[in-house]
Amino acid sequence: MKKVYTCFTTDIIHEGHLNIIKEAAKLGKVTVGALSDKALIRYNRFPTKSLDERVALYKTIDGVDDVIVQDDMTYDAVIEQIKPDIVIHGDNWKNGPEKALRENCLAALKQYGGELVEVGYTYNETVSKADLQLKEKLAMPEYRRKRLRQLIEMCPIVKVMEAHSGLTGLITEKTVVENNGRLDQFDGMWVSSLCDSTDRGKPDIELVDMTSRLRTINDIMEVTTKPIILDGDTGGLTEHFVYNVRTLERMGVSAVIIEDKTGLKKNSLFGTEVSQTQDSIENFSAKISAGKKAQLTDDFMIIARIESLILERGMEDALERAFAFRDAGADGIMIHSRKKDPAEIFEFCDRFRSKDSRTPIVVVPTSFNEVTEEELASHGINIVIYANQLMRAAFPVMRKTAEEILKNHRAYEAESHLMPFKEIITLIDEL
Ligand code: SPV
Ligand code: MG
Repeated sequence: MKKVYTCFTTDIIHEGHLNIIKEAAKLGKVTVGALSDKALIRYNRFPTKSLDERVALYKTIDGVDDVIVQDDMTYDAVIEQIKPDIVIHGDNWKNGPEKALRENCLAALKQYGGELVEVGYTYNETVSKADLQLKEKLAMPEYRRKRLRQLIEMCPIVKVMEAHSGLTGLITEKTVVENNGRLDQFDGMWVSSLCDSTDRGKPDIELVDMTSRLRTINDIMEVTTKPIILDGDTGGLTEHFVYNVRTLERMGVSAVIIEDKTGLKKNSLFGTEVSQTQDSIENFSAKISAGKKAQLTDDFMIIARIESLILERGMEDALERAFAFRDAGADGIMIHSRKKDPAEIFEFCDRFRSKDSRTPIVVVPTSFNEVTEEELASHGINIVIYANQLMRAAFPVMRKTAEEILKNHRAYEAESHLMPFKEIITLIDEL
């Protein structure tokens, strides 16, 4: 009997999967690979079932003889390990980023004369409904909220992109690229005070109130499933912060990052060019403790952002604050810098990690943007936030388009750098 292999990445079994197994069983003895969590979150979407539950689920399907774990999303290792005569897959991977996985699979099979069989992908209402239901489950507050903590455990580094609207949320949610033969995507979203303010044409000075910030978050949540980190500025008055913690937690936000400044906050990228006041260790620690006391789940995270390097108060001050804020209950530390070189960030992280191997560290490499995710991870950094790039990307093209239309008294000349709306709306889900 021939050995047939297929890999599943799903949390629910629908007609499409049953069809693949039915076709596979006609060809021989069927082994299903359950893709590991770490591969699944890059390839497809976050799991709502554990790996053990997925394995158990796949075992219940009629026609499945064995279920194994496929650790990597590429097929070469698993094919080398079990040497199937046939790999069977839906034909939907012939185009788009998944094409690279198909090529990898074909090359591995070619080594010994294995065969790839592709079956027509099942597109129907039940299948798309099942898919939508999974997405809706992931968007529920209880699933979304805890996902950041889960990702920190699962990934070498959690990759977070700025979102300031439903549309930028959708771009962060849905952009998948092929990179060195593997698929990649962002893990979560940063609701930046700078971008949220700028999108409203307002300065980043805590002028946009929490009610408006919550509306932005809600717009993003309506159309996405990935976890959200809110830039909470200074957190405001402690007496207000505790209420906001409750609200954010109830909505399903995963974390709020508050910075140790007080009075009129200005954006950190101005550094010492503007006058800014750093909060005392005592006051800021009390704010963190009060926030931690207010929260009701173990999922929500309050992350303390240290501005000592931005305000040129020195490394010792930054480290002293990091340990104090952690001891006050902070679930993570964000260290910020506006140097082009990441040296001071690395020094901070190495020294912090020499005494604390667990507390998550967050960085925002806007100015030290040559640094790679791998380098950041090697210094013990857990979360990287790309804090403003989507807004900065859109702005120049919007301005250029406005200028071109004014100059030419028509829109024709601008058309070459505009995306047809038909293409934009492919991002938008229909119920
Ligand atoms: C933001 O995105 O609003 C931030 C990060 O706070 S920074 O602009 O670098 O201060
Ligand atoms: Mg900010």
